[in-house]
Amino acid sequence: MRVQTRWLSLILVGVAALLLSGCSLRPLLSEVSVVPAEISPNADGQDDVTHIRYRIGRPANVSIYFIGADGQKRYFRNAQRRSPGRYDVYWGGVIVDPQVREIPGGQMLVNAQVLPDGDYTWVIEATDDRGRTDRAEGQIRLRDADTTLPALHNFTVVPQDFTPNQDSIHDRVSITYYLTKDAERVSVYLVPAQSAPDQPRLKYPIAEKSSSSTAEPGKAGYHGYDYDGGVDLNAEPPPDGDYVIFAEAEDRVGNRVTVSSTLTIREGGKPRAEVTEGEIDWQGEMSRVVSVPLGKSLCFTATVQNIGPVPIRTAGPWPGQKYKFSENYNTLAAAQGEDSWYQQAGIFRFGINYDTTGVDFPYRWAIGRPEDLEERIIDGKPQYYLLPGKRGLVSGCIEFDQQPPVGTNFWWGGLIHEFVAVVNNYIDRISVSVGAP
Ligand SMILES: [Ca+2]
Ligand SMILES: [Ca+2]
Repeated sequence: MRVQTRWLSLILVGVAALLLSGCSLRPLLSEVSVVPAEISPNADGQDDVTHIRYRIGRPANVSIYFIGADGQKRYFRNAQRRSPGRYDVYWGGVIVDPQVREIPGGQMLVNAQVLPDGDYTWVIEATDDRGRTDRAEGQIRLRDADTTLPALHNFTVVPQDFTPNQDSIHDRVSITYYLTKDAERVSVYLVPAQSAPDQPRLKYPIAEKSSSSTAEPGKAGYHGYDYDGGVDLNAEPPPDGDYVIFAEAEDRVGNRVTVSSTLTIREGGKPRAEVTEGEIDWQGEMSRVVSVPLGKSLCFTATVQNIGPVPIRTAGPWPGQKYKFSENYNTLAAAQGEDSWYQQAGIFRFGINYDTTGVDFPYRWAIGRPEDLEERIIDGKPQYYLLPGKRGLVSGCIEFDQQPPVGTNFWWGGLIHEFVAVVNNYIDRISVSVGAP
């Protein structure tokens, strides 16, 4: 009886030991298979991939690589953390081995590429937290492998100083490249050049504008993008700062490349201005009527304020300019040889309009005097800006050198964002009666 008890306790101890060590008895790497052992990675639907299966017995870092005739390891997975369990993954010949190549127009990063035809040894390796490694290996053959890269040649970004603020100067970025092979996916995006380590790097995707491309999206050929920062669709552009602009192409077999350039965004945003209090100080106004003898002038002053986040571009004629009733900003520009007085896309001007006019807002002035504005030389030409928060004083006169057409009654002011919109119309409307001198 005593003997039996002794034996029983020994057996129990043995079972306990087995249970305790159960974890380490389970193999680190097991149930490995790579089938089929010959593939043709060319996206024709026939034997394009092999199926890799394995089982991990305890937490480990797993690598999967391939060794060709030159003896080099080419990684598909490099020391990736895996918890215990069964894994299966398809492999279509692609290895991740980033390399920089010289190409027309600069450099290209090859992120991933299909291995060339040949016989390879596949290796699956698992290393646990105590540094113990298990490995399995076998042979695989690649034939008819499509190793051609969807290269992005001559990646060009113009201008690289981008001010998306609808002043028509550097408001749009042209992005172009030549894609050498049909791709499954091409993406172009901005990423801030710097970001705080604890913050995710924001990606700003840029859509292709097909009218400036000669090939369908993703097809081999010349591609163009016309980027406005989203301002034309009333979106806020990415915040001011330095960015890296990436273009990434991947083909159907998994060959993947990236090219990059830089872009600086400054003074981005929607311009906004208003006529202070919506009020025009019409000279001689009584109960919303101004009487002017023929040959005399209708005069006014008003204040324009920049209430937006970005500088606002303007152009002459300067405040104080007198127009004859029979003139307009076009005839004045022609008479004085001032090309900047014609309509210019993106500038703001203050205008005066009346109800029988042929030219909308025929009388226009800069939204401030030179001393209210900042002069900047851009691309060799002087440009004038009302800075955020600043006010510009506008004044002018219209001399009645002739009687306005019958039926002319109402006159009013407006703020015009040329080729964009009349941002403020029907300001401080009055009746003007032009009488005998
Ligand atoms: Ca195939
Ligand atoms: Ca601009």
